[in-house]
Amino acid sequence: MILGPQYNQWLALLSNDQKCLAVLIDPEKTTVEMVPELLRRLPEQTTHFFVGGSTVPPDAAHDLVLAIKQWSSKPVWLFPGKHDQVTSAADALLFLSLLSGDNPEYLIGQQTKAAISVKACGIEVIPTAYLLIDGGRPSTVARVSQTSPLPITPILPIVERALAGMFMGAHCVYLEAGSGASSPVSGDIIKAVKNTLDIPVIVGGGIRTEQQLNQAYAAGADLIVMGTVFEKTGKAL
Ligand code: 1GP
Repeated sequence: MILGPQYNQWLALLSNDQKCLAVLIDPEKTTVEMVPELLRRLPEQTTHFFVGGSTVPPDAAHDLVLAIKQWSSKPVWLFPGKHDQVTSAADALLFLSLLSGDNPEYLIGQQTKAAISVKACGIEVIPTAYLLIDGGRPSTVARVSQTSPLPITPILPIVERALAGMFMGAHCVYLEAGSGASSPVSGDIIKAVKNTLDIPVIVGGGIRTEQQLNQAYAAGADLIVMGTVFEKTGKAL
């Protein structure tokens, strides 16, 4: 199913001026046993869980989604790094195309490999334009996808790619600085994309503090993704 209740509920939250916060849980770094304690430490404003990673073993995403669902009723969306991370246990799937790069495997190859199993499991699909932007240090996404991030300046090429993604059917754009980035996506980039596109803007990578979170929201981020800070330091906000 392309789009459905999960996407519509998200739009409803946004239309009520509610900013969303997704906590990214990577099955490679978080075991099923760690879930209850991790969930206890998360900020109250968490609205979503994202599950995925660049190098996740088969079945690990499925088991982790089930564990999260045992302890929380918040929506769990898949944020897969690879085609074999699809599971019907989740509420929705960000169907990503890495538009910042020029590697066909991550533009359409992985998507093709996933297509039949996505259809078969009936999960809600949210077509997503995924843009990797230079976050100041080499990222796992760049290494695994063998693509380069878009430079932070000039901003116009970033906006052009995002807009092209929207015209190709994306229903949200994900501006990604890379997990553990030293510099999150700047407010100027978020603002430029937000002011040009008519779809929600997800921002992630390197956001560690409440100040960075609020800056990204103020610039126009509709949903912010935080992962590393909760893995390393517990409750951060
Ligand atoms: C990575 O955007 C996410 O895909 C989250 O990044 O781990 O740096 O919070 P962090």
